[in-house]
Amino acid sequence: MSISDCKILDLPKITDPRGDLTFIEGGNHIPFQIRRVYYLYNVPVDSERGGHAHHELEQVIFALSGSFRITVDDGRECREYWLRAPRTGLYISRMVWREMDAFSQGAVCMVLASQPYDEADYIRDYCEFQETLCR
Ligand code: T46
Repeated sequence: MSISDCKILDLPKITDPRGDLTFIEGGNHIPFQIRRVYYLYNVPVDSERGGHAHHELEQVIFALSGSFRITVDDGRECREYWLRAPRTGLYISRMVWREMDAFSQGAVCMVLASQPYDEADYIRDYCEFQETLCR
């Protein structure tokens, strides 16, 4: 896995005078079966989240409101993404380290995940992440 597997996904948007509507169909817009949804809110603007990789989990991350930065790192190179549109998500593959910061006031981050929560799937130590990549 590498950061080139991470990609921006643009969801459909239907606009009319009442506003915009975006939808997500499992098996269509997301490259895995969605098994969990969680969201981050009331995030202090100076908060730093993430700081881990996952052995198996795949995710798509959206800024439903406001904006924030995600830095992805595959142990060889890093890439920065700014999420700021509710219809634009970032797909993050397994074995990619991610860090999130620069949250705007009132930002809401929604995450679609390929598996239920499992702490054993996390790698929260960067040295361990590098060692795991070398195995
Ligand atoms: C990720 C980024 C984008 C649960 O009990 N269930 C859950 O589904 C989740 C996501 C977390 N938790 C517990 C585990 C910790 O005790 O909530 C606490 C905070 O989780 P964490 O420190 O991992 O939060 P973030 O924002 O740093 O990371 C989360 C996801 O955990 C992670 O997979 O990629 O959002």
